[in-house]
Amino acid sequence: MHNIEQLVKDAAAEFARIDDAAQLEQAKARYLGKSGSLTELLKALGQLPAEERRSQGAAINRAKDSIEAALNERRETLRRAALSAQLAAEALDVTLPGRGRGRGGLHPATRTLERIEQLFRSIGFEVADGPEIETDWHNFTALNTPENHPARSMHDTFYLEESPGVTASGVLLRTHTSPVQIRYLQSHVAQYGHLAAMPEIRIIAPGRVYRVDSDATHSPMFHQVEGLMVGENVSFADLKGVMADFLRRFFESDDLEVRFRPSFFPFTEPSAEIDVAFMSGALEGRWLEIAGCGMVHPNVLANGGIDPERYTGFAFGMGPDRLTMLRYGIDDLRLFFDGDLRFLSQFR
Ligand code: 2NL
Repeated sequence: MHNIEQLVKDAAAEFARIDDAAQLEQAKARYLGKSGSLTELLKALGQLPAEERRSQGAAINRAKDSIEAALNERRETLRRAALSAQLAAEALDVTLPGRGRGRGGLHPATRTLERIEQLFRSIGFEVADGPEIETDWHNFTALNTPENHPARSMHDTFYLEESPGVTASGVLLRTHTSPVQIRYLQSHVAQYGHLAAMPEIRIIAPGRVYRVDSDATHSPMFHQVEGLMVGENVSFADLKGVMADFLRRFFESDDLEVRFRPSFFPFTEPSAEIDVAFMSGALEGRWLEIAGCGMVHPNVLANGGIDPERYTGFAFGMGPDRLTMLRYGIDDLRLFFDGDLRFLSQFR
């Protein structure tokens, strides 16, 4: 009797110490298995006298039930512990806020172009565009550029090859957006030119242009915005008014100083550089060159199909990348091309 009760206590105590399911099954075998302690007692039953055999058998069966109960309880405890451990290890905090999707934004160079377009549209200018691969005639000849002008050299202009190694195609990457305006003049004349009253032309031509030039302040691809107004009685006074008004609105400053300084371009006569000076801020009082302009040369009007005896026009060209740097206080042009989000995300 005493022997059996001790066995049940030993089994319960041993099961309770075990933390591993496989070890628990091994411990079970030591009590209930083929040669387990309890099984040995059962085998010995046959040697006992009949009346003792009965009570001893019943005691062994109760002991077996107790051990099995203890075993099942421990199995259940270990199963729950394993489940809790797994749940803790694989826990997801479903209450964490989502990572979201970054809100993207326009490149500062694009924002400047859109701003320029908006300001000129507001005074009746249309936005024109054309090919970036141009003919020598549209890019240079039509613009009154002499055959020997340095801009035509292969050191300054990207020429396309007719066949590998042979640069005689007369096709190039446009060096300014003027050819867009030449093409516009020609198609406008084709539409209205022979009527008595040709509608006034007011366009700007923003876009990419290319020059053989690359250093801290020059990129081989950059942006340009040219503008053109042609009609009867278009004067230099109109040019001054349009540009001064545009620049003051662009920089949002009514007291911006604007000056026109005599200059030279083959495609305009007379020609001028436009300088601005801010009346406050870091650049206060310093004259900054911002654009070139002038009255369209009669040869250029004629190349566009316009009668220079009847019509006059003004034109201008500016670098919006420079305007972007001034407006946002950016000091290195290369930031425009790096694609660094620390820079770009400041313009959202
Ligand atoms: C500059 C100077 C200029 C023009 C561009 C132009 C276009 C036609 C006819 C006449 Cl179709 N002129 N464009 C005129 C004067 C100056 O650009 O410094 N650009 C950054």
